[in-house]
Parts: sequence; C-alpha cells; structure tokens
Amino acid sequence: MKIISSTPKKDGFYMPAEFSPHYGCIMIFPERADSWTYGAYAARKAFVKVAEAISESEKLTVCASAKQYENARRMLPERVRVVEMSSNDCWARDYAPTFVTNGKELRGINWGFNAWGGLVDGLYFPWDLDDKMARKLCDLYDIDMYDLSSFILEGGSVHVDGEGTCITTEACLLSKGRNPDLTKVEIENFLCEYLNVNKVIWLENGIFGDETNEHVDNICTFTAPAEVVLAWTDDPSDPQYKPSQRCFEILSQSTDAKGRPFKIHKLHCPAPVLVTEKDCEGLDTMDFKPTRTAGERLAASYVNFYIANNAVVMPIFDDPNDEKAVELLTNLFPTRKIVPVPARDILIGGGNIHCITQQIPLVE
Ligand code: KQY
Repeated sequence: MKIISSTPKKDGFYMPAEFSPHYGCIMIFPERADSWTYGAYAARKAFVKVAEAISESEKLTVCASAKQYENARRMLPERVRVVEMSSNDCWARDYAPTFVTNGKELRGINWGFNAWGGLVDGLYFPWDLDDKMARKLCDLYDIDMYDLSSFILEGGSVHVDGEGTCITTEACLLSKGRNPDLTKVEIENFLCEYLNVNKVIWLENGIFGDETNEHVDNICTFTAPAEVVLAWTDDPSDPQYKPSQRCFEILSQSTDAKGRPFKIHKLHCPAPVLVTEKDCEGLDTMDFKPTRTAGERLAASYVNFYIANNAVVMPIFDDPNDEKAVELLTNLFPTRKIVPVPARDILIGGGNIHCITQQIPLVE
C-alpha cells in the first residue's frame, strides 16, 4: 500500500454511485455496551440479517474484535470473510475508506474521523481505533491510499451520483466539531478534488434528532442519475416537516452536474420511534452518564438503505408506512430484490443500515 500525495481528481479517479456495480462491501461487528442495548446481542442478530442479504451478491468482509471474532464467525454465513480488526464501534460507512476508481484500479481515501464532532459534540472518546481503520483496510485490500486525515469527514455525510454531483448537509459539514477553520468554499473544494465532483448541492438539515449532526444518508439519496428519494412527512406539527420541505425546495430549484433537474420521490417517515425505559436499562453508561434517555426520539428514516448488486437492504420499523416504503423502493429498483430488515435494534445505536455498510466499487 502506497500513500499518494496527489488527489483523485488530478489522477482521474472518482467515487462511483452506490447503484453502480460493486466488488464488495465492508461491515464491522457491533459490541460496545454503551451504544448497543443488552450487550449488543440483538444488534448482532440484526447486523447478521443485513450481512446475509448483502453477501448474496457481493464479497462481504466483516471486521470483528478479538473478543467477538468467534461469535462473528459462528453467526455469519461461510461466504462472508471475517477478519479480526480493532475499532471503537461499528460504523463502516463513516470510517472505512471511501473507495475511488479510474475504472481499472481501486484506491481508498482516508478522511479524518473524530466521532462526529471530537471534543465539541462528538459521541464517544476515544475514537483512535476507528480512525485507523481506513488505513488498515487499504492495507488489507492492498490498494493505494489518499491520506486526507487532516480533513474531518464521515462517509455518511456525502452522497454522489458518480456523474459529477455530490449532495451533503450544511448542518453536518459546517458544524463546529469538524473543520471549524475551513470556509464552506474550502470544504466544497475538498469534496470536488477528492470525490471528483464538480457540483455540490447543500441541503440545510437532515433528520430531526440525528446525532451525527444530520448526515445526508438519512434524509436523501440517489436512486439513479438525477433521481433521489427524500425522507418526508405531511404533518406540519412534526419537527421533520420544515427540514424536509426545505430539502424539497432546494432540490427542486437545483440541477445536477449535467444540468438535469431532479426527480424527487417522497419517502414517508415512520411514526416517531422512541427510546424506552427497557432500552435504557440495557445500556451501559459512558463516563457515568446514560447514553440514551427514555422518550428520546431516534432518527428513524427509510432512506438509510444499502443498494447491493442484486438487492436493496432497507430498514423497517413495524410501522404502517413500512409497506408504502417497500412499494416505492420496489418501483424504483425493478432489477433488485427488496429486503426489508426490522431495524430498531440498529437504530438504537444512532444510525441504520447504510451507516453500517461501505461499498467497494467493481473495477475491470
Ligand atoms: O449514522 C451514522 N452514520 C453513525 C451514527 C453513530 C452514532 C453513535 N452513537
């Protein structure tokens, strides 16, 4: 593995859209008892359901700690590669490498990671093991790496169409805990140089209560070139109403990098999913403080799905809107099998299916 001092744009490498063909996918096995209820027992089962669906059509690698290695190997199908690798938690989207390609060769980007806001409003300390994962994974896959560890970015905070467009949120990328010394223009330049895009669409906010400072991957994603799904509610009394309306306005007034207007599909959110007393009883404390409060609203959204080669693995919440969400994604992805996974046990950790996966594009 070589560290490359140039940029993907200069070298003709770019990040393909998630709906383009994949070589594989990376996940990390959940474990920490202040993130995951009851020692992460139910979370592991939910992660395994996601892993089963993805590994039907892509080469999946799951990283597990020394303590969880045996459990992971036993619970996951044989076709899944399990490797021992240390981490602080299990959000592959945010700290596995972002993969870029020129069509022939694969390279990784190592962004800096500080647990979604470092000492300003980060979600745990330390985060050093997570931060080292991109580099270890580039080594594991034997690919060269662009090292941008001086720039804090999580994979879940950007989406690309592979044709020059990136969408992100101001709430996250301009937050004080990430790159406070950079201007919006400077941040945009990093995205353009490293993802190799030439248009960044800035949404303002994401999902209400999203503790990542509102990652884009929970509110809006590309389903095809110039086509997106947007998390939605028609209820004006819901705190999600205004953010979703604003996203709709911004997207309807924008065109993508190729000048095409967006087709926007509204994906109605489930009813609020709240933390229960029982959830709280099953969580360890962090620095003697509870990590969740009963009644707290979790950032539930159907948009947080993973597009695998032959499947779309999507979260469902035992909600009347589940069926409508499945129907919309069935129409939008006619060549893929829609695999709904009951995802409350993932959501309790603060993210969802997209957040626990990282695709590796297919190269020649
Ligand atoms: O949504 C994500 N990309 C990660 C959420 C992490 C929350 C930590 N509790």
